[in-house]
Amino acid sequence: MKFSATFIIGFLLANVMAEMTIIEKHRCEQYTSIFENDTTELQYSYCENIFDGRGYTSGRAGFCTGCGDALNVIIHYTAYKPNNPLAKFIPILKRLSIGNGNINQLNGYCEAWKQASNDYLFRQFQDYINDLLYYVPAMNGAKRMNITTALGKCSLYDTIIQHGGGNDNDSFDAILNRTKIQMNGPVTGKNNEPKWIEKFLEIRKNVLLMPNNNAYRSSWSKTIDRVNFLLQLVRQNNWNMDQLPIRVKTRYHDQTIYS
Ligand SMILES: *[C@@H]1O[C@H](CO)[C@@H](O)[C@H](O)[C@H]1NC(C)=O
Ligand SMILES: *[C@@H]1O[C@H](CO)[C@@H](O)[C@H](O)[C@H]1NC(C)=O
Ligand SMILES: *[C@@H]1O[C@H](CO)[C@@H](O)[C@H](O)[C@H]1NC(C)=O
Ligand SMILES: CC(=O)N[C@H]1CO[C@H](CO)[C@@H](O)[C@@H]1O
Repeated sequence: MKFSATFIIGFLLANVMAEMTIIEKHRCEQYTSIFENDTTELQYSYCENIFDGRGYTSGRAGFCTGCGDALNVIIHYTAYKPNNPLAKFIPILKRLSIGNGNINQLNGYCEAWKQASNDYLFRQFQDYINDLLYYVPAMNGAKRMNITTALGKCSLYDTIIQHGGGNDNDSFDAILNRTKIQMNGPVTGKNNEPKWIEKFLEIRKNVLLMPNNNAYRSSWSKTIDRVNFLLQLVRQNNWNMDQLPIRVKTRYHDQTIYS
């Protein structure tokens, strides 16, 4: 028996107490999409080599060929639909796995990704893997750290999308751990959460400016606006992310979250 991706996600989320409401999650995803792709619309068909040492970056969450997450999406999709344009890349992607940004053997990958993105099922698997790898761990982190506000949770979600969910010194987990140490533990209450989130974002900004992994340095140092705007929402006390519209300036354009 096959379970739909939506069913599995529903099951996973039932075990997460700190999840955002659907509206909050939608706003947060728009925020992240602005900085990932310069638009509030999730970019399922996006694919590009952005020369960040992670190979091709593709899809709604910047899944990459050198990180293992693109492979994850393709494997799940192929299990449901064996005959698809990306299936042939599975053996090569398996050999590349984590940390290998080599694209020499990936001719036609981006074209295949774009073609597959016309399929609703493929887009659903992008959602599924995004939630599995990023949304659920971010919300679990929020729960562990006693974070209750939409802006606090969104700060964690946006961080795991950019920094990844691994165990390295530049990862979401590392930033969360460092914040916990510097704040002497998780959030202790309503008055403490703003200070905690501010510290978390400052630590993240330092990682973007001086990542442990040199390969990220030049691309990450250009992205601190992404953190500065979250800090601006903190200063505006927009904790529920419901003071709309939220106007965001990227290094490309001005973008607005309307709803
Ligand atoms: C992480 O940082 C610590 C302390 O800054 C350092 O000792 C360790 O070698 C780093 N680990 C990696 C994998 O770079
Ligand atoms: C963060 O802390 C947890 C729990 O103490 C630990 O298991 C994990 O390895 C740490 N991760 C990093 C990246 O420091
Ligand atoms: C978690 O935060 C709530 C308020 O947001 C507070 O009442 C509670 O004491 C905190 N829990 C811990 C363990 O600090
Ligand atoms: C800034 C950025 O990453 N823009 C990309 C967003 O996605 C479109 C297509 O999906 C690309 O053409 C842009 O380069």
